[in-house]
Amino acid sequence: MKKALVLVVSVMLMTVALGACQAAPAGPQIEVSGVWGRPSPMTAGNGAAYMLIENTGSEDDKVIGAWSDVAENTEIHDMTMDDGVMKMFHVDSYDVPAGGSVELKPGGKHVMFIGLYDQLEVGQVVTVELEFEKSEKMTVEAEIREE
Ligand SMILES: [Cu+2]
Repeated sequence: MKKALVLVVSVMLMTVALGACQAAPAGPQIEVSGVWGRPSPMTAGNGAAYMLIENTGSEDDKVIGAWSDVAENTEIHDMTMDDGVMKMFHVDSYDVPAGGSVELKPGGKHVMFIGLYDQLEVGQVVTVELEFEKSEKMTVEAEIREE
């Protein structure tokens, strides 16, 4: 009788532990979705990719860089309005707080392809590798399309 009760209690404790585990996984948990890029003619020389980066984990993380094989350099950029002119600039990182997200979109943060080897055409898929402060590197695929 006592043994059965102990067993019931331990099963209950396990259920609670598993439940807690699912609610808040240890460390950052990065999910990337809606990855796309704009077509870019060769004359432009540069291109950009956008995406939503979410952190469903319990620890803050940061995007600290990006890489792709379509251009000489791939950087993470942001944009600002300066005297009525939109200007973009290179940043060291994007914060991806626990339970939060960072959105890369036209007119704002973006992954920048500098010195394209070839033009980016609609329907093409560009592989982008994202580097994080804590999480493992992640490879995502950007579909080239008009918005
Ligand atoms: Cu840029």
